[in-house]
Amino acid sequence: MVSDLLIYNIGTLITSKEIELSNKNLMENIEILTDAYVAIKNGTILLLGEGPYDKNIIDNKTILIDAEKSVVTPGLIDSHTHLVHGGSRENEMFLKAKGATYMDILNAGGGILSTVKATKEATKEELVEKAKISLKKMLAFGVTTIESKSGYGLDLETEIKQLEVNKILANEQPIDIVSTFMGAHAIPKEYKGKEEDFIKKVIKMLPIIKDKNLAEFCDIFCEHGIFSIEQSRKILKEAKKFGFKLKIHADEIESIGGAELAGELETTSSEHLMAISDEGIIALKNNGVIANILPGTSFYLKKEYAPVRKMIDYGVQIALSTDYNPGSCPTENLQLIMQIAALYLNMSPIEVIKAVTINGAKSLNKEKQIGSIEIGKKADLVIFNSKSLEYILYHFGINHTKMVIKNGDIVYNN
Ligand code: IZC
Ligand code: ZN
Repeated sequence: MVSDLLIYNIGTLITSKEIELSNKNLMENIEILTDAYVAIKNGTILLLGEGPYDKNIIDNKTILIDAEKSVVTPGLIDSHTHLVHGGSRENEMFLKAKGATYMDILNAGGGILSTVKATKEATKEELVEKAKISLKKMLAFGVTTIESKSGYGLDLETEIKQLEVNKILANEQPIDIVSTFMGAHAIPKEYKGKEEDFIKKVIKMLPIIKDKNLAEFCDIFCEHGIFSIEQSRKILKEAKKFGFKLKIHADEIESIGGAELAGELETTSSEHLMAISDEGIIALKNNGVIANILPGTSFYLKKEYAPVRKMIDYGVQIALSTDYNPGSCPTENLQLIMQIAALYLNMSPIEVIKAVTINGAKSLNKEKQIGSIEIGKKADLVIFNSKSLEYILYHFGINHTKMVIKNGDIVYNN
């Protein structure tokens, strides 16, 4: 068969296909080819390999791309973002510099609640336009799929508005968007002291969101002072009944057993985990829960980092994401997150790339379609401006992307 597009002269092709290695580190078990090519047909991967390609897979219509010996990876996956929101919170940065904590600001009615106000005030069109600007930046950093949560409405109307924005965006730009309902992101001011009423309200939203087909996942902010373990269990169990797959913001600030709950409910992923306990690590491992680590948040809040080396030693699979949001991590730059992970989490280059490709796909339950360069999978790829993966992690804060291919089309060309 003849390809539509062929990338040749690839120095290092990190396919992210999981393979058997004698090395026991199951965060490094991915295939890496050298002097390679990838052929694409109808938006999917047709063929790949090392050495010269068979001339029968091209004709005079095939688009030929010379990778000039550089690194090529699957399209990057940012599997945890709060993309759709109104406003920004630069004021908090300077309150924090004077000693206020993230929780102090939230308890005073700021933080998430100030973004809730701005999101309620914004029209759907305004939210679409603002999110599009962020998606354009993400694409430039090599991101081809993201997850996007609601949770800045805390009422049915605004939660639906946010999730409808995800749907509109999916048709107006190249990045694929996986939607998550996160009505349990904070307790609205008017429900202080009446938390159980708010939980009932969130549970009532679940079937409506599902009927409208607005979200695949349900997530919750399980944290001391936000939603307790009991409350989180209640909401997530209901969500599962209505057919949602589950995620949980767990042990971000305090260790309250969020990761243990993730294990108990067999959530697809568990997010943050800076304060995870040893029992929590075992619960993730034993139940196949992906640890979705967001080191940009540790960096930005000047908090400790999740104990990733320990998790990897226990055999937990790690994903890395931006957590892009206006409060605790205002950046769309997944490459920066990869660099922080290499520097502060002491992850190896291969572990980092696995965490933003096939493991990002697993944390979205999409590993059969995306996350690796394998025959039949979506042709989502990044060609970097670098001949080594190490260099991409070392030269930080800049964009190393040369070209992004999404569903077989060139969607970014630097
Ligand atoms: O707006 O602060 N942690 N939710 C849980 C966030 C951070 C987003 C925000
Ligand atoms: Zn988050």
